[in-house]
Amino acid sequence: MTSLPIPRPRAAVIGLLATAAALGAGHLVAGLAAVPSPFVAVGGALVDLTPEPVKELAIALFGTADKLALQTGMALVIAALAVVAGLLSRLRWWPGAVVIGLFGMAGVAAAMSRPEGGVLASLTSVVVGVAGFWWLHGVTRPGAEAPAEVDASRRKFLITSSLVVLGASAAGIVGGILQRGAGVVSSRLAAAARIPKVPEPPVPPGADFVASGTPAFLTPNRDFYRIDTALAVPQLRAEDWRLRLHGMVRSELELTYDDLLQRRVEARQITLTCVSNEVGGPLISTATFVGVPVRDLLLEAGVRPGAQQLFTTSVDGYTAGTPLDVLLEPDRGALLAVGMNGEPLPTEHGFPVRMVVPGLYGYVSATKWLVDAEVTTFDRQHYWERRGWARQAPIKTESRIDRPRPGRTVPAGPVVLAGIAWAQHTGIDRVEVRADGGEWQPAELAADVSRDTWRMWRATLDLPPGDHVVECRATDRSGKPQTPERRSVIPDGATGWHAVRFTCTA
Ligand SMILES: Nc1nc2c(c(=O)[nH]1)N[C@H]1C(S)=C(S)[C@@H](COP(=O)(O)O)O[C@H]1N2
Ligand SMILES: [Mo]
Repeated sequence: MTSLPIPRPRAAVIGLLATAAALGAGHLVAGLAAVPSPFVAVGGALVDLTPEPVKELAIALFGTADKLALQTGMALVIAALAVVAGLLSRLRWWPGAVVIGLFGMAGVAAAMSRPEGGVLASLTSVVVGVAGFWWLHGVTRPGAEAPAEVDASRRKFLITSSLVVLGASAAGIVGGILQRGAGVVSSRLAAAARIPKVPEPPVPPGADFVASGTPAFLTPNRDFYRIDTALAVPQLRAEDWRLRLHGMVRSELELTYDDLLQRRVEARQITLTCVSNEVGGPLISTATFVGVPVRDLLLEAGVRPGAQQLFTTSVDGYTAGTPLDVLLEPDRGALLAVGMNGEPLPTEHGFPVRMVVPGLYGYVSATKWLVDAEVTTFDRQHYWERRGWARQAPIKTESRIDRPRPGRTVPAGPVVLAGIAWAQHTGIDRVEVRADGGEWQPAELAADVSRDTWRMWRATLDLPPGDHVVECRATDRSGKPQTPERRSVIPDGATGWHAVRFTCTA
């Protein structure tokens, strides 16, 4: 029996099927072992390896959908490689198997570089991918068939492929369920009852101008911006959580969730801001956080002389470094937070425990899924510092116009402008607006809540028909005006006046 080359479409499908089986099996093993699936491990490694300018570009292009974009890109690359593997093996099984094997080993290497593990799951993927490819190749390969046998061979191929697709999907789905059901949902429910009820500072009426177009003063958890390097949200149960506070301290602390909650718990409104927020950008939100003052824990452990930063590490290996002089200020209000807007932290926002520090950008202070805190010197570089961002990053005084939206058309005459201003831990003293480079006019400020939160503003300008550009600028309570100098986000936050262009009709 002489062998014919496998028809191209069928060869491509064999590559895709073997790859699907590999990913499904990897996902199943990952679910059983409660580690990230190979796909997520590769994505995580890519995120960490991506050069800074490319990451910037991705955030600029896709915003908070950057993870979805990366995953789609990865899926396309994997599919393309699978097709190539299939096409290389129209005569012999091994060239395609080698491609799949090599690519799989890259996945194993990625998993080895991840703090959450997942090596066994990706090895499973490699074995299933290569063996599956070899098997599919043998089963579906046509011989020198008589015309009557061609139909039978096609039928056999269809049945085999459907079975593989079903099996791979089932494995993937079961793996996904196992991973989600790792008990975090019930752990969060139980945590709700364990978090002490403490009085929340009231939000006075008139703290926002929602009717004029500002966001609500408190951001609902589902709308709170989310920025992190985690492709799959880390799943950590409160029952399994431990925090080690160690390094340059007199007595090391090791705390369970209940140990933490036995300390003094307080509630504070804090506006979090991302250093990657461009002028006018959306990466800012406010919540009521409930947690234990970081200062209390530092005093309990006893910071030794010469220490400079608290170096915090998340369960997925992310790190941040926060200056100790800030954390030890008596009225800074930094928290190890467990609650957010009346519920336990959502998993996306760091359940069971994260840090929040009023006045500092998130990347140097707001470690989510926090598991380790080391008192140390500035010699140790944190995640983003190693990638070219500033070691220290106080939030810059800024303001944003939320209404009118850019490019809109509104009737000429009195036009309502509304927006937000922020200068966390200093507070906002004044906001001014102007149209078309004219005189600055004072805006009306919403009720003051605290110096750690944003301040809403609104103003009415009388505008004739035509195109207009409006700008806003804030002044903080130390009397420092927001700088007009236009700077982008790297290395320590964007500056400049937000300008919005729109049209008035007669
Ligand atoms: N574990 C972990 N924590 C993290 C990050 C991260 O990538 N991983 N990103 C930080 C950054 S850059 C910001 S701006 C805030 C965002 O917090 P949020 O997603 O709850 O808004 O989390 C910080 N904490
Ligand atoms: Mo950030």
